[in-house]
Amino acid sequence: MKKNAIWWAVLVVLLFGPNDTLANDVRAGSITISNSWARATALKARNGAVYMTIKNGGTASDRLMAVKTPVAGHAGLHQTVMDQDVMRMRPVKAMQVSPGGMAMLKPGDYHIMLMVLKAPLKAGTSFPLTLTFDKAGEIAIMVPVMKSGPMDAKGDKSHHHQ
Ligand SMILES: [Cu+2]
Repeated sequence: MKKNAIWWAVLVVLLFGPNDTLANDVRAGSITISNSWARATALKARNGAVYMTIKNGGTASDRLMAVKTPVAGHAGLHQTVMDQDVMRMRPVKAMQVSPGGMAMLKPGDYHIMLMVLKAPLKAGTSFPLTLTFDKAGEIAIMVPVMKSGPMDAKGDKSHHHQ
C-alpha cells in the first residue's frame, strides 16, 4: 500500500508538478535565459533573428555584451525603432539587465540579428548560440527554430514589464 502511494505521488508530480524543465531555460550565475527561439527563414534570406527572455536573479546589474553563433557570419544585438513612420533596425552595443529584472528580446523590439546566414534556418531544427555577459560570462544555449513565436499569437499587446 505504501509503495503504491509513493508511485501515485511521483505520477502526480510528473503530471502536475513544475514543468520548468520542459522550457529551454539555461542558467549561469544570476542570469537565466528562457523562451529562446529563432524565426524560420526563407530559402534565400541572408538574415535571421533570435528572441528570448533574459532574467537577472542577482543583486547586481549585468550586461549582454556580445553574441556569436556558427550559423551566421556575424551576430549582434539590434533594436527595431520607428524613425518618422519608418521601421528601422539599429545595432545596440550592450543590453543592461537590472538586478531582479528582465529584458525581453521580441519581434519589433530588441533582438539578436544573425547576418550572412550560412544556411536557411529550418523550423524544427535548433542551433547553438553563445551569449557573453559582463559578469555571468559566456552562456551557451540551443535555439529552436520556429515558424512563428509565442509572441505572434498575442500580437504586440503582450508587453510585460516588471
Ligand atoms: Cu535586426
